[in-house]
Amino acid sequence: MHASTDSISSGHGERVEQGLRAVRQVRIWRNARLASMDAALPGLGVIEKGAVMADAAGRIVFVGTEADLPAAGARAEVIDCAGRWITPGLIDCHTHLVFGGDRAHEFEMRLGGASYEEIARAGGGILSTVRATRAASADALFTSADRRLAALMAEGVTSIEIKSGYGLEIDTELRQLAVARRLGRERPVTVRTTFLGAHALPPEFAGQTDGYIDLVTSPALMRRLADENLADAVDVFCEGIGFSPEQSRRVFEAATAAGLPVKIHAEQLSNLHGAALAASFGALSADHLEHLDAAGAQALAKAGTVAVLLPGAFYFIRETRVPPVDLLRAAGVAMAVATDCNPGSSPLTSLLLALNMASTLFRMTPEEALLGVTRHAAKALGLQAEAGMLKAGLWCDLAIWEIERPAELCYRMGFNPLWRRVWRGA
Ligand code: DI6
Ligand code: FE
Repeated sequence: MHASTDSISSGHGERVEQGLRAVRQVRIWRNARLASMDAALPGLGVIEKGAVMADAAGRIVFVGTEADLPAAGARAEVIDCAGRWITPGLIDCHTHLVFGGDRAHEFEMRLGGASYEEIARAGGGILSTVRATRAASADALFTSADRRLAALMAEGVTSIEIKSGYGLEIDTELRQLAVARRLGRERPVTVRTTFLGAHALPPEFAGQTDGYIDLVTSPALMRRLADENLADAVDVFCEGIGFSPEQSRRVFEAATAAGLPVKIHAEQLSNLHGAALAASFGALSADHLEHLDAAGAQALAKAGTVAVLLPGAFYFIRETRVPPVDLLRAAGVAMAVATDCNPGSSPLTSLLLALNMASTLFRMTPEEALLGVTRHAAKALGLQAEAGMLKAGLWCDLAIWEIERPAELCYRMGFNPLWRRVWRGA
């Protein structure tokens, strides 16, 4: 499906949308084993000898055993899954998918002995991607992000979050968000956008961090992000090499005033108690969290804020401190897993590999990891009423797998057992 839309050039997103809509009809996937992820069922919500039915609008109208399948009329298309497993379409709830250039050179420097923080402080790191992103046209940004998106979709991803944060000036930040929106219009995938203006301090504002925060928290900008539907949420990198908790608070106040939900990059390299701050604003998620403490985990639990764990970044920058999965588990925090796809700390375009890393490096159980790319990832995007479970009323986004048991999705490395991917019923 992705390949068939490739030939359609920019500006024809609506035509593609109509094309997709035209092929939708009542469909039934039968003879399947379901890992429904339904919160009303234990564990993965497994249903043996199961079936899923979608209406012509691409919504699920039935999930259950085949024996209970309602009559669908003669016009339904029936797909025999031959005993394969169906999960909800996967959700990558934390990416920086849209950016210019790459950072392979820094990778070489790191292998020569430099640390991620040293490179960042020397003007490399995020700022080198900022230079490349500012210099890139919207079309160039679209083309490079589209290839990464295709890799994720090929593994069953049906929803993705995409952040700005490599412009650090209003025009380029908005260009990144517009490119992300265009991906969502032209490709069969749900895109949620996040404004991450407070990702790093741009060179023009050296020594004036508060002045930069004034810019990215301006009420006019926040209103525009909300009113023109440019961003679905607002994020901040709260860290020694990013922004302080007080500056992060200003970002949250401005976003909240404009009615935009918030997220945070927190406790990645040190513990500034950013997660608890975000929780106090009812954040959708707090992400990274390697240095989170027990009080932080409690704060997330109380607020219902999802902990998004990013093993690709942990692996790639060779962190040694793992996020406190035991504390999160004990506190009852919903945990999600995402790629953090970005050129600096996690050049990862495989959510399946992130699942493997979440289990191998962070010791998440396969059940936790799989809920982390479905139900809990949906919650991290505020999409829990639309995606992340096989349940009547939700979008019919499916990933159908050639596997014998769900744990295989976490167990393998570099193998893609996807059989079919379904987005909104088609
Ligand atoms: N934390 C990260 O791991 C990425 N951004 C962030 O806030 C790194 C982004 C980069 O190095 O380009
Ligand atoms: Fe990130």
